[in-house]
Amino acid sequence: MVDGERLPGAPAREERIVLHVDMDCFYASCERRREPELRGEPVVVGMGYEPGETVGAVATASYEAREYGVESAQAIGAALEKLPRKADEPDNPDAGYYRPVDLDFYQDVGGSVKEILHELGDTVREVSIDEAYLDVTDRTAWGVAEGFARHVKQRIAREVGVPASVGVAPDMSTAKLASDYDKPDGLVVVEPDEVREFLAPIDVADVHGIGPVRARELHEMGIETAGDLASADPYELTDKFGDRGRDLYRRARGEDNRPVEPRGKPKSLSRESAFDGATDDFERVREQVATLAEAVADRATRKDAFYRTIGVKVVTPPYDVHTRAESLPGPVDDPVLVDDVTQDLLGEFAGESVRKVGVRVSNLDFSEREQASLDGFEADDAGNATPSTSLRERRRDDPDGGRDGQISLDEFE
Ligand code: TTP
Ligand code: MG
Repeated sequence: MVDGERLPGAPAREERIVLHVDMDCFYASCERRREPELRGEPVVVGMGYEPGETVGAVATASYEAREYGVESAQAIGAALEKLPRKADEPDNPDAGYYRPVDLDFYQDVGGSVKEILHELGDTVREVSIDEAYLDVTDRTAWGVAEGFARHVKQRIAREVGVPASVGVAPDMSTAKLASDYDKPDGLVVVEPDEVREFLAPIDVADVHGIGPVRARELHEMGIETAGDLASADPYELTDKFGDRGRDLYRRARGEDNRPVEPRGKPKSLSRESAFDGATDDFERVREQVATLAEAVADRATRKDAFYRTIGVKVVTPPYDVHTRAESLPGPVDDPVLVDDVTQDLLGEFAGESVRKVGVRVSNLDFSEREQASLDGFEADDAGNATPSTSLRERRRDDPDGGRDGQISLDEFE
């Protein structure tokens, strides 16, 4: 609504601007990033397609592979029937490329996307490995939101090399439907006065929060589209579905008031940075890790987080993700220790070519500072708790104690 349309004296409507990002055929796009020959080809990412294997499912399929009827969660045998492997039938123009799931790699790519999103949104709610909501009310305005959304897509494409679809709307539910509306490489902006019209023809089964069972029940009530739902009797919906019914009714009317809230306490804090290409200069790698260690320790201090595990991530060409971590005997807030441990862990990679490094602290503890310092830590002469010193000593006694070795990457986001 433009200012001129406002009634004299009426307060400005506080319309939020919510942006939803969902990466296109995400795992397949990640595979294309490290194997550019796969661009434009049918690509299936999944398990169980090698000879001799029988069980497995499709995680995702590129849009070219979807044309053959291959889709997420399909049994791998069914996918192979629709789209044989290029490896088996090199001359068949209707064959596709199958690749195994490499979650560490996808998580790494997803983490880089999320870093950009955190720079671009006032608040960000991460939903999954490839999906997030951003509140961008203070970053853009209706009328220029399309340019802003294009900028988001371009930054992801340029800096991470994977395609995203973006939807913009005044609420989360409509923004999600908008990002899905024109996939892949979609960009759909639904302005406040267009919401009802945009939602009207959408199948209720596509509305967030309506699963197949509830969709069937709604169909039985004669409610097929979001438009039908928006003009249904809200009391009947509440009778049938309880509070949920009212929420869905509101969503169908574009009245989803949920704020874009970040998820609760993080499980870990991390920072990472890529070198331009790969570097053989290990001194540079060490310095970069020292900088990241300081930044992560600083972030933990500001968030009042103690950590029990300190880790590094090292990505070597072509795209091998290595993680190493060390667990401490107790939670600490100790920048010097973060520096010590990360440099120590990094030593293993001396002499290797490195594309990217990351530092993470995890096993976070947000209990009161005071309490944590009384928790078995010694006090110095002045009566201050000195957890770091005592832990550093204990660590020196048993340098390998608590080493995790290879750890899961799922917290490295
Ligand atoms: P989605 O965003 O649902 O799918 P997608 O990104 O592959 O495709 P779209 O363009 O339609 O968004 O899921 C993200 C990733 O999660 C997907 O690339 C693979 C993984 N996944 C599975 O492993 N199994 C599944 O059943 C689904 C739906 C997704
Ligand atoms: Mg996706």
